[in-house]
Amino acid sequence: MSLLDLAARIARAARLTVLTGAGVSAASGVPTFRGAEGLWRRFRPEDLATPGAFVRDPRLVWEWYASRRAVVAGCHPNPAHEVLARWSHERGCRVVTQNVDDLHLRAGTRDVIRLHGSLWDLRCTGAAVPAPGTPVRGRATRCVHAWRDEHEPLPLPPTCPRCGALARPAIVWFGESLDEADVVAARNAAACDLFIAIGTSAIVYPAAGLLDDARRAGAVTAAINPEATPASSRVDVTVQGRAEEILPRLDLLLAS
Ligand code: BJW
Repeated sequence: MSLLDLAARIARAARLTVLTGAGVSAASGVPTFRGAEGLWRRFRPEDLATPGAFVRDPRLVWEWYASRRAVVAGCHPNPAHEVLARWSHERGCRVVTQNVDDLHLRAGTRDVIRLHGSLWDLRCTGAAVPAPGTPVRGRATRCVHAWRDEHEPLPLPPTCPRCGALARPAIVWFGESLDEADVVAARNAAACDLFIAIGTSAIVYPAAGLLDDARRAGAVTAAINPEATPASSRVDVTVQGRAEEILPRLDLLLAS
């Protein structure tokens, strides 16, 4: 199928959903995870992106996240984010992202479903510590405080402003469950007419399974990526190319 045919499908789709991955932010200067320049070439996920890693060495994990926050703070949305933001308003396009940067939001995308959390969100890991003089009745309740902190730099490791316990990034690490409400919202969005996976290696589940959910719901499926991925053989349409080039070309075809 040509780009023109895909543009025609987009024009006809009453329900259009995209799943984005790190490749969409690559042109903004945010490193991807896999591939020649990917983060997982330089860092081991089991040392930095698992609950066990955080228990073993919270400072090391926080230093890694602080350095990534600093990189993303200096990045800007690229033409791929901008086109998707416009489609979210003009075409009701649902954007489901695995990205923990905030570039879809900064581009103005409506109702982004963020499956893996955000670099700017934190949550408490601890048990609530009662204020001095407060009688403790029964078992201590767990502190569930969650907050956004967009300031650079953070004190490392940061602590909960409510109870003083260690804070963690509100990011979904390997072996952790995704937020149930986000998964439900993403599966609902996958029940669409056209589902396009953009800039994702499509190997991390459950996000990668959304393609199959979409297929089962009767959607036409497509992938936009400069490389072949496990999604390539599972979709109806593969477009080989960079998101920041292909999406503006599709957008131009839609306008003509
Ligand atoms: C461009 C481009 C350009 C470049 N334009 N494109 C079944 C089998 C085995 C294991 C599992 C399984 N099901 C689940 C699991 C476990 C695991 C998993 O999927 N592992 C796989 C690796 C096999 N999943 C989980 O653990 C998930 N939780 C879960 O399943 O809970 C249930 C459970 C509970 C208890 C026990 C077991 C299960 C959670 C997954 C969380 C993923 N978290 C990460 C890290 C977050 C930390 C952080 O960011 O700091 O999220 S992993 C990392 O991968 C990150 C990403 O969001 C995610 C996806 O990566 P993405 O976005 O696809 O990026 P890349 O780098 O992989 O690909 C970039 C692509 O862009 C490439 O294809 C390029 O070609 C392309 N590209 N330039 C367009 N300009």
